Amino acid sequence: MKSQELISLPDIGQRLADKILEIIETGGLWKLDEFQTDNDITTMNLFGQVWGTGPAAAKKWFDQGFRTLDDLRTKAKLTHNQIIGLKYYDEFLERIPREEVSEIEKVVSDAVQVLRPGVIIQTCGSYRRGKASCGDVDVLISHPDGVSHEYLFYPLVDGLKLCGFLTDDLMYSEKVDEEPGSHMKYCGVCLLPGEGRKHRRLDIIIVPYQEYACALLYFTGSTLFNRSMRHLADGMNLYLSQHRLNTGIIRNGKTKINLGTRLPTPTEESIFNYLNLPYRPPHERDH
Ligand code: 8DG
Ligand code: MG
Repeated sequence: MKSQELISLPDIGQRLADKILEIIETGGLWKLDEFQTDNDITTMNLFGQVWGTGPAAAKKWFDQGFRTLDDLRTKAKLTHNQIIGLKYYDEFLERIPREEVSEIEKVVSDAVQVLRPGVIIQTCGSYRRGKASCGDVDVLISHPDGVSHEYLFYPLVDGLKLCGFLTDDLMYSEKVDEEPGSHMKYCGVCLLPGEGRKHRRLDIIIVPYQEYACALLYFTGSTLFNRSMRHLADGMNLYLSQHRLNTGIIRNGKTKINLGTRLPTPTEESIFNYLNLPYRPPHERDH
Protein backbone atom coordinates (compact mmCIF):
# COMPACT_ATOMS: atom_id res chain seq x y z
CA MET A 1 0.00 0.00 0.00
CA LYS A 2 1.28 3.46 -0.87
CA SER A 3 0.93 6.71 0.93
CA GLN A 4 -1.13 8.13 -1.96
CA GLU A 5 -3.71 5.34 -1.68
CA LEU A 6 -4.17 6.06 2.01
CA ILE A 7 -4.51 9.81 1.53
CA SER A 8 -7.23 9.22 -1.03
CA LEU A 9 -9.36 7.68 1.76
CA PRO A 10 -11.69 10.03 3.67
CA ASP A 11 -10.22 11.92 6.70
CA ILE A 12 -6.67 10.62 6.21
CA GLY A 13 -3.92 13.21 5.76
CA GLN A 14 -0.20 12.77 5.16
CA ARG A 15 0.78 12.40 8.84
CA LEU A 16 -1.83 9.78 9.61
CA ALA A 17 -0.95 7.96 6.38
CA ASP A 18 2.71 7.87 7.45
CA LYS A 19 1.74 6.34 10.78
CA ILE A 20 -0.46 3.70 9.16
CA LEU A 21 2.37 2.79 6.79
CA GLU A 22 4.84 2.58 9.68
CA ILE A 23 2.52 0.14 11.47
CA ILE A 24 2.09 -1.95 8.30
CA GLU A 25 5.83 -2.02 7.56
CA THR A 26 7.31 -2.37 11.04
CA GLY A 27 4.48 -3.84 13.08
CA GLY A 28 4.71 -0.93 15.53
CA LEU A 29 4.68 2.80 16.00
CA TRP A 30 7.89 4.43 17.17
CA LYS A 31 6.08 7.41 18.75
CA LEU A 32 3.80 5.10 20.73
CA ASP A 33 6.75 3.01 21.93
CA GLU A 34 8.49 6.17 23.03
CA PHE A 35 5.38 7.35 24.86
CA GLN A 36 4.97 3.99 26.59
CA THR A 37 8.64 3.88 27.55
CA ASP A 38 8.34 7.36 29.04
CA ASN A 39 5.33 6.19 31.01
CA ASP A 40 7.16 3.08 32.20
CA ILE A 41 10.06 5.16 33.38
CA THR A 42 7.80 7.67 35.11
CA THR A 43 6.05 4.83 36.97
CA MET A 44 9.32 3.17 37.96
CA ASN A 45 10.65 6.54 39.15
CA LEU A 46 7.48 6.98 41.21
CA PHE A 47 8.07 3.57 42.81
CA GLY A 48 11.82 4.14 43.21
CA GLN A 49 11.10 7.14 45.40
CA VAL A 50 9.45 5.00 48.05
CA TRP A 51 12.05 5.02 50.85
CA GLY A 52 13.84 1.66 50.99
CA THR A 53 13.18 0.84 47.35
CA GLY A 54 15.90 0.34 44.76
CA PRO A 55 15.56 0.14 40.98
CA ALA A 56 15.23 -3.67 41.06
CA ALA A 57 12.17 -3.61 43.35
CA ALA A 58 10.62 -0.76 41.35
CA LYS A 59 11.01 -2.77 38.13
CA LYS A 60 9.64 -5.92 39.77
CA TRP A 61 6.49 -4.08 40.86
CA PHE A 62 6.13 -2.63 37.40
CA ASP A 63 6.49 -6.08 35.82
CA GLN A 64 3.86 -7.39 38.25
CA GLY A 65 1.45 -4.89 36.71
CA PHE A 66 1.37 -2.27 39.47
CA ARG A 67 1.04 1.31 38.21
CA THR A 68 0.09 3.49 41.19
CA LEU A 69 1.11 3.94 44.81
CA ASP A 70 -2.30 2.57 45.78
CA ASP A 71 -1.52 -0.59 43.80
CA LEU A 72 1.59 -0.95 45.97
CA ARG A 73 -0.32 -0.24 49.17
CA THR A 74 -3.01 -2.80 48.42
CA LYS A 75 -1.34 -5.49 46.32
CA ALA A 76 2.47 -5.45 46.57
CA LYS A 77 4.56 -7.47 49.00
CA LEU A 78 6.29 -4.72 51.00
CA THR A 79 9.18 -4.66 53.45
CA HIS A 80 8.79 -2.81 56.74
CA ASN A 81 10.79 0.14 55.38
CA GLN A 82 8.68 0.30 52.24
CA ILE A 83 5.50 0.40 54.34
CA ILE A 84 6.91 3.41 56.21
CA GLY A 85 8.19 4.91 52.94
CA LEU A 86 4.69 4.71 51.46
CA LYS A 87 3.04 6.01 54.62
CA TYR A 88 5.10 9.22 54.41
CA TYR A 89 5.64 9.26 50.65
CA ASP A 90 4.81 12.94 50.09
CA GLU A 91 6.41 14.19 53.29
CA PHE A 92 9.71 12.41 52.57
CA LEU A 93 9.91 13.96 49.11
CA GLU A 94 9.77 17.46 50.55
CA ARG A 95 13.02 19.19 51.37
CA ILE A 96 13.40 20.23 55.02
CA PRO A 97 14.07 23.95 55.55
CA ARG A 98 17.43 24.59 57.19
CA GLU A 99 15.79 26.28 60.20
CA GLU A 100 13.74 23.18 60.88
CA VAL A 101 16.85 21.00 60.69
CA SER A 102 18.32 23.21 63.45
CA GLU A 103 15.20 22.63 65.56
CA ILE A 104 15.47 18.86 65.06
CA GLU A 105 19.17 18.95 65.97
CA LYS A 106 18.29 20.85 69.16
CA VAL A 107 15.82 18.18 70.30
CA VAL A 108 18.44 15.44 69.81
CA SER A 109 21.16 17.59 71.36
CA ASP A 110 19.11 18.39 74.49
CA ALA A 111 18.26 14.71 74.94
CA VAL A 112 21.83 13.48 74.56
CA GLN A 113 23.42 16.18 76.73
CA VAL A 114 21.15 15.13 79.60
CA LEU A 115 22.42 11.57 79.24
CA ARG A 116 26.10 12.45 79.16
CA PRO A 117 27.41 15.99 79.48
CA GLY A 118 30.26 16.89 77.14
CA VAL A 119 28.86 14.98 74.19
CA ILE A 120 29.79 16.32 70.74
CA ILE A 121 26.87 16.59 68.39
CA GLN A 122 27.03 17.84 64.82
CA THR A 123 24.46 17.71 62.05
CA CYS A 124 26.31 16.71 58.89
CA GLY A 125 25.20 16.11 55.29
CA SER A 126 23.81 18.93 53.19
CA TYR A 127 23.05 20.94 56.35
CA ARG A 128 26.72 21.21 57.27
CA ARG A 129 27.52 22.04 53.65
CA GLY A 130 25.34 25.11 54.16
CA LYS A 131 22.35 24.15 52.02
CA ALA A 132 19.11 26.11 52.46
CA SER A 133 17.13 22.86 52.59
CA CYS A 134 17.96 19.22 53.25
CA GLY A 135 16.62 15.83 52.18
CA ASP A 136 17.06 14.40 55.66
CA VAL A 137 18.81 15.15 58.94
CA ASP A 138 22.14 13.40 59.57
CA VAL A 139 23.19 13.80 63.20
CA LEU A 140 26.65 12.61 64.24
CA ILE A 141 27.45 12.08 67.92
CA SER A 142 30.60 11.22 69.84
CA HIS A 143 32.26 11.84 73.21
CA PRO A 144 35.81 13.08 73.74
CA ASP A 145 36.36 10.73 76.68
CA GLY A 146 36.49 7.85 74.17
CA VAL A 147 34.12 5.54 76.07
CA SER A 148 30.83 7.30 76.85
CA HIS A 149 29.59 6.97 73.29
CA GLU A 150 29.07 3.25 73.95
CA TYR A 151 26.31 3.94 76.46
CA LEU A 152 24.35 6.55 74.54
CA PHE A 153 22.67 4.76 71.67
CA TYR A 154 19.74 2.88 73.22
CA PRO A 155 18.95 5.40 76.00
CA LEU A 156 18.94 8.22 73.45
CA VAL A 157 16.75 6.44 70.90
CA ASP A 158 14.40 5.07 73.57
CA GLY A 159 14.08 8.49 75.21
CA LEU A 160 13.27 10.18 71.91
CA LYS A 161 10.66 7.53 71.21
CA LEU A 162 9.07 7.84 74.62
CA CYS A 163 8.51 11.57 74.20
CA GLY A 164 6.92 10.97 70.78
CA PHE A 165 9.66 12.70 68.79
CA LEU A 166 10.66 9.50 66.95
CA THR A 167 7.53 8.10 65.34
CA ASP A 168 8.78 5.17 63.21
CA ASP A 169 11.98 3.09 62.99
CA LEU A 170 13.59 2.27 59.69
CA MET A 171 16.94 0.81 60.55
CA TYR A 172 18.17 0.24 64.05
CA SER A 173 21.57 -1.26 64.07
CA GLU A 174 24.93 -1.57 65.71
CA LYS A 175 26.39 -3.19 62.64
CA VAL A 176 26.20 -0.71 59.84
CA ASP A 177 29.02 -1.54 57.46
CA GLU A 178 32.02 -3.67 56.72
CA GLU A 179 33.68 -2.67 59.99
CA PRO A 180 30.96 -3.64 62.46
CA GLY A 181 30.70 -2.68 66.06
CA SER A 182 32.22 0.76 66.15
CA HIS A 183 29.46 2.83 64.55
CA MET A 184 25.91 2.68 65.78
CA LYS A 185 23.29 4.02 63.43
CA TYR A 186 19.62 4.70 63.81
CA CYS A 187 17.51 5.61 60.78
CA GLY A 188 13.99 6.67 61.53
CA VAL A 189 11.27 9.25 61.31
CA CYS A 190 10.83 12.25 63.60
CA LEU A 191 8.11 14.79 64.21
CA LEU A 192 8.57 18.10 65.98
CA PRO A 193 5.80 19.04 68.41
CA GLY A 194 3.15 21.54 67.32
CA GLU A 195 0.54 22.11 64.65
CA GLY A 196 1.27 21.58 60.98
CA ARG A 197 4.59 19.78 61.46
CA LYS A 198 5.77 17.18 58.98
CA HIS A 199 7.36 13.78 59.42
CA ARG A 200 11.06 14.02 58.60
CA ARG A 201 13.80 11.48 57.97
CA LEU A 202 16.38 11.45 60.74
CA ASP A 203 19.64 9.48 60.98
CA ILE A 204 21.58 9.35 64.25
CA ILE A 205 25.10 7.99 64.05
CA ILE A 206 27.20 7.44 67.18
CA VAL A 207 30.93 6.86 66.75
CA PRO A 208 34.01 6.40 68.96
CA TYR A 209 36.02 9.57 69.36
CA GLN A 210 39.10 8.29 67.52
CA GLU A 211 36.88 7.83 64.44
CA TYR A 212 35.05 11.13 64.83
CA ALA A 213 36.97 13.21 62.26
CA CYS A 214 36.78 10.51 59.57
CA ALA A 215 33.06 10.06 60.27
CA LEU A 216 32.52 13.83 60.24
CA LEU A 217 34.24 14.09 56.86
CA TYR A 218 32.28 11.14 55.47
CA PHE A 219 28.82 12.12 56.70
CA THR A 220 29.31 15.73 55.61
CA GLY A 221 29.85 14.56 52.02
CA SER A 222 29.03 15.20 49.36
CA THR A 223 29.08 11.62 48.08
CA LEU A 224 31.07 12.78 45.05
CA PHE A 225 33.53 14.69 47.23
CA ASN A 226 34.02 11.59 49.39
CA ARG A 227 34.68 9.50 46.31
CA SER A 228 37.39 11.94 45.16
CA MET A 229 39.02 11.93 48.61
CA ARG A 230 39.06 8.14 48.74
CA HIS A 231 40.45 7.98 45.24
CA LEU A 232 43.20 10.43 46.15
CA ALA A 233 44.04 8.39 49.26
CA ASP A 234 44.21 5.20 47.19
CA GLY A 235 46.70 6.88 44.85
CA MET A 236 48.93 7.67 47.86
CA ASN A 237 48.68 4.10 49.13
CA LEU A 238 46.47 5.26 52.00
CA TYR A 239 43.01 3.98 52.83
CA LEU A 240 40.23 6.40 53.79
CA SER A 241 36.84 5.33 55.11
CA GLN A 242 34.19 6.67 57.49
CA HIS A 243 36.17 4.97 60.27
CA ARG A 244 39.80 5.59 59.54
CA LEU A 245 42.70 6.81 57.49
CA ASN A 246 45.23 3.99 57.26
CA THR A 247 48.79 3.85 56.00
CA GLY A 248 50.96 0.90 54.95
CA ILE A 249 48.31 -0.84 52.87
CA ILE A 250 49.47 -3.97 51.08
CA ARG A 251 47.60 -4.57 47.84
CA ASN A 252 47.50 -7.39 45.36
CA GLY A 253 46.12 -5.65 42.29
CA LYS A 254 42.90 -4.04 43.47
CA THR A 255 42.54 -6.27 46.53
CA LYS A 256 43.85 -5.06 49.87
CA ILE A 257 45.75 -7.92 51.53
CA ASN A 258 46.58 -5.87 54.59
CA LEU A 259 44.69 -2.78 55.75
CA GLY A 260 47.79 -1.29 57.38
CA THR A 261 47.66 0.88 60.48
CA ARG A 262 45.47 3.77 61.57
CA LEU A 263 46.89 7.28 61.42
CA PRO A 264 45.82 9.61 64.20
CA THR A 265 43.11 11.93 62.83
CA PRO A 266 42.10 14.33 65.60
CA THR A 267 40.48 16.79 63.15
CA GLU A 268 39.25 16.99 59.57
CA GLU A 269 42.18 19.31 58.89
CA SER A 270 44.58 16.53 59.80
CA ILE A 271 43.03 14.29 57.11
CA PHE A 272 43.44 17.00 54.47
CA ASN A 273 47.06 17.39 55.61
CA TYR A 274 47.86 13.70 55.16
CA LEU A 275 46.45 13.92 51.64
CA ASN A 276 48.55 17.06 50.92
CA LEU A 277 45.41 19.07 50.34
CA PRO A 278 44.56 22.56 51.52
CA TYR A 279 41.63 22.41 53.95
CA ARG A 280 38.23 22.81 52.30
CA PRO A 281 35.39 24.04 54.52
CA PRO A 282 32.12 22.06 54.28
CA HIS A 283 30.37 24.56 52.00
CA GLU A 284 33.10 23.94 49.40
CA ARG A 285 32.61 20.18 49.36
CA ASP A 286 29.76 19.84 46.93
CA HIS A 287 31.81 18.28 44.13
P1 8DG B 1 20.39 15.39 51.35
O1 8DG B 1 20.16 14.63 52.60
O2 8DG B 1 20.07 16.84 51.50
O3 8DG B 1 19.68 14.82 50.17
O4 8DG B 1 21.95 15.30 50.96
P2 8DG B 1 23.16 14.71 51.83
O5 8DG B 1 22.94 15.05 53.28
O6 8DG B 1 24.43 15.16 51.20
O7 8DG B 1 23.07 13.16 51.57
P3 8DG B 1 22.65 11.94 52.51
O8 8DG B 1 22.01 10.91 51.62
O9 8DG B 1 21.87 12.39 53.69
O10 8DG B 1 24.02 11.31 52.99
C1 8DG B 1 24.88 11.97 53.91
C2 8DG B 1 26.29 11.82 53.50
O11 8DG B 1 26.71 10.46 53.50
C3 8DG B 1 26.59 12.28 52.10
O12 8DG B 1 26.67 13.67 52.02
C4 8DG B 1 27.90 11.60 51.85
C5 8DG B 1 27.79 10.30 52.60
N1 8DG B 1 27.62 9.21 51.63
C6 8DG B 1 28.67 8.71 50.85
N2 8DG B 1 28.21 7.71 50.08
C7 8DG B 1 26.88 7.62 50.31
C8 8DG B 1 25.88 6.78 49.75
O13 8DG B 1 26.13 5.93 48.90
N3 8DG B 1 24.59 6.98 50.20
C9 8DG B 1 24.30 7.92 51.11
N4 8DG B 1 23.02 8.08 51.51
N5 8DG B 1 25.24 8.72 51.67
C10 8DG B 1 26.51 8.57 51.28
O14 8DG B 1 29.80 9.14 50.89
MG1 MG C 1 21.31 14.29 54.34
